[in-house]
Amino acid sequence: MKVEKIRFIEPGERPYHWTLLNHFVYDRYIRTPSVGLNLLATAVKGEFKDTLMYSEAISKIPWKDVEDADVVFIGIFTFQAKRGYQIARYIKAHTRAVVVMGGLHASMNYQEAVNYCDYVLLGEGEESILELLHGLREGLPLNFPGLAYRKGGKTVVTGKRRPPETIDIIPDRSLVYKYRNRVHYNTIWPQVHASRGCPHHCDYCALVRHFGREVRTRTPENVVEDIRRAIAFFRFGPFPRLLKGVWLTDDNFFADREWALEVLQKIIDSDICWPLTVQARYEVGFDDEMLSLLKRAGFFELALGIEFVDDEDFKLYHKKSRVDEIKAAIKNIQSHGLSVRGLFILGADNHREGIGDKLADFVIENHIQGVLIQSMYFVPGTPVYEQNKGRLLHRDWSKYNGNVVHYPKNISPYKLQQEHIRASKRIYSPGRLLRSLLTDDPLHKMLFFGEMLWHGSICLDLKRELPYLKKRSQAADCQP
Ligand code: B12
Ligand code: SF4
Repeated sequence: MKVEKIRFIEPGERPYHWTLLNHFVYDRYIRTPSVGLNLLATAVKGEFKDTLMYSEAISKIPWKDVEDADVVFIGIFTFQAKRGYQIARYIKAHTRAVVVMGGLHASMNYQEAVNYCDYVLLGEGEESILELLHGLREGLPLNFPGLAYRKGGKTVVTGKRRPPETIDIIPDRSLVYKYRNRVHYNTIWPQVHASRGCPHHCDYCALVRHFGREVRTRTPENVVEDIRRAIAFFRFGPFPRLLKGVWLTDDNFFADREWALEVLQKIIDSDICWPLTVQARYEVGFDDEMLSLLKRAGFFELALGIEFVDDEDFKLYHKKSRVDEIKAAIKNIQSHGLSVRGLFILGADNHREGIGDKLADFVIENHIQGVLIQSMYFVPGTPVYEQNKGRLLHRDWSKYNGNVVHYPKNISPYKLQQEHIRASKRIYSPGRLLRSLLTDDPLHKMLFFGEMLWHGSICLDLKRELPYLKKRSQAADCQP
């Protein structure tokens, strides 16, 4: 078949919608376009010149242009799956394009995703995507590993695929339609993903099932060049940008210590001088050499996947963490002049009424400067899913964005959602804003203010869901 015009689509959690608020607030409608899909578009562009990516995070999809595409790739995380399936159905109904889905949700839920498209590509797509395009163009049998499709009323899976040989690709950000026009929005951050895989295996983590336990890294030179290009892309937008910062989005950047030291040293030796932030496990807080290098390299923050504030919760989900160690690590990180952001989960089997206050106390007492709170959910392919799938409230994936989506063991879904709102309100209270405005440096002042508005918008969404959760909580089968 003719394979010339290739389009990549990143669905929103809902369709793109412009609001003035989005210039300042990290709102539900706008966010950084997917780096993963951008990488794939870059790999494809090398061979197929008519390649472009649309992201509903930053623009509407110009449907006229998609109508005569030969192949359309759609990437989905769970919170985008519902919209992704809608888009896939629309394209299948209105065009002759081959529709291919991929990404974490489609890979872990291929039995579901395969019903909406021609093919699902499982796992990381850098190599398989080209194999598929060559196969389609040359009319070859598509039987390479990592493919799922429907045939004769059954789902065919061609087997597990090895991760790509190299992940040294720098995304060409100009392939994302209208991206450059949006780079002055403080709600969109330059992102760089430098390594994949994590040696741990926490029960609820879908990532370690998707990317594996072997840590794979990009060369330090490649990472530094990506950071440099990301900054250049963001620096030259139509308007100046207030908030500067690059976000290294690795799940466990310090898992390969020697590599991490080398990357930091290369950043120090380079001309990069933008503030940086990175995700990490708390153990890095005991590594003074690493913390000093982080500071020298321009990092202002570490975003720690703390998840819980009770040792019992860690044991329940086989997460190797201890609360006293986390607190000590936070102190040491802060003593090196770096701030700490906390990523938390509410809705563990041990959580009861009062968990919102407990979380807020932990954040406030430990001077954690920003938070992301996620409600527990179970993704197919994870141990928690197998044990708990009967406890999911629904499969409306668009609500898997922070809302309570399961029956917790010791608190009702309704009350848990209220605990989330309470924690958020206490952490982003007017009093704490005032404290931030009086005592923080300009970057953290701006961050706190922006995040307060962002959490306000999240709480509005969480509140909208309360009547539904109340109804479900009143059902006899879920009383704690
Ligand atoms: C950066 C990031 C964000 C950014 C930007 C998201 C984006 N547009 O990518 C922001 C801050 C906006 C964000 C927000 C949220 N996020 Co987030 N985020 C991430 C993070 C840390 C990195 C993403 C990334 O760049 N990955 C690296 C690239 C290389 O991987 P990839 O995108 O998966 O792509 C590869 C493969 O999957 C595959 N692939 C991907 N797409 C496709 C498509 C095709 C056709 C093919 C063949 C292959 C393919 O090939 C790619 C290259 O190998 C991930 C964690 C992670 N490690 O992925 C969480 C993650 C995606 N986030 C998550 C969540 C839950 C959220 C929030 C709901 C949190 C919240 N409560 O608010 C919100 C939702 C936002 C919204 N409302 O829309 C979860 C999603 C879980 C799930 N089951 O889907 C993750 C996985 C974190 C986690 N610990 O579980 N997030
Ligand atoms: S440490 Fe983080 S990335 Fe690693 S398995 Fe646990 S939750 Fe997943």
